Amino acid sequence: MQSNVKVRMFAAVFTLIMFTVCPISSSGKSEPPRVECDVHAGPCRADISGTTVSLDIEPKPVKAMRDLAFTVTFAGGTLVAAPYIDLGMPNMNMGRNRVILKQAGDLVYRGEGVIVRCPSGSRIWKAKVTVPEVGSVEFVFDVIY
Ligand SMILES: [Cu+2]
Repeated sequence: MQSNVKVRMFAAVFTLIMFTVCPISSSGKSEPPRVECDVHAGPCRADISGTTVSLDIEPKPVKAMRDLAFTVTFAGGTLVAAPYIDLGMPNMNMGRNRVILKQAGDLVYRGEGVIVRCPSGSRIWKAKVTVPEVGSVEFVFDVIY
């Protein structure tokens, strides 16, 4: 009888711990927010922890297999380190394609990169903007082939 109570106590405490720990660990690994945008029309915008991030890709319209200039601009908040962009496709592994950004002004960062042509024919690409120690956001957009 007493060991049965102990088992139940253990189960209750274990469940409580799992409920407490799991949301924290899963939110640490969770996907960044995804924002759809029309990159041909203008910059993509989103908020990361109170900082407004905008990503502009030029020249427009944005085409695959050509040199592209990526500009990330921030409003509000302070940056600890330069952000970077990982180019890829939603639900598809396209290999590593990171655009390194360098400071080009007050809260403005710029870099060059190339979006390749997907063998599947899909034209939906994403640019994940990561701000070290702040967070990241994924912009999803259409690319012209
Ligand atoms: Cu692909």
